Amino acid sequence: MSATLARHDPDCIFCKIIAGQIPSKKVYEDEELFAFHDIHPAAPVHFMIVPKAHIPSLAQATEADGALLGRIMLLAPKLALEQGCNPYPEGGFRVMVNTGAEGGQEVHHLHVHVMGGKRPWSRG
Ligand code: IU
Repeated sequence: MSATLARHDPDCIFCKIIAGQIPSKKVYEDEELFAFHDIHPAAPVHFMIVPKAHIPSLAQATEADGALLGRIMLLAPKLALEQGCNPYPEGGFRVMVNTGAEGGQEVHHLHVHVMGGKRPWSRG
């Protein structure tokens, strides 16, 4: 069994989305990563990049996940442009990783929100 499959939680909604058991608007997929549109977008462009491996949150990521996390960060700007975010510096996007209850995390499968598009769509 691959490391990715070994880290699958059959009760996790994002694991089910990745496996195609629950439909999603897919943005991107490769061996390690999956990206899909947020069902409740908080910005004109709002999608999430998730590792296929079930890592419950950023707080559980380890040194061994370093390259995976780096790949997510490098994928974000490429997908943001593809999904209609305007180029840096006039455009750009926001990445957000809610972690734990006090961090506003509702789904316990590590996910990186990517949000952009013409403002106003959020404070800050
Ligand atoms: P959070 O960072 O855990 O708070 O964000 C979870 C996000 O997952 C939230 O923005 C939901 O709208 C989104 N989401 C989704 O896109 N599809 C789903 O089936 C479920 C949640 I459940």
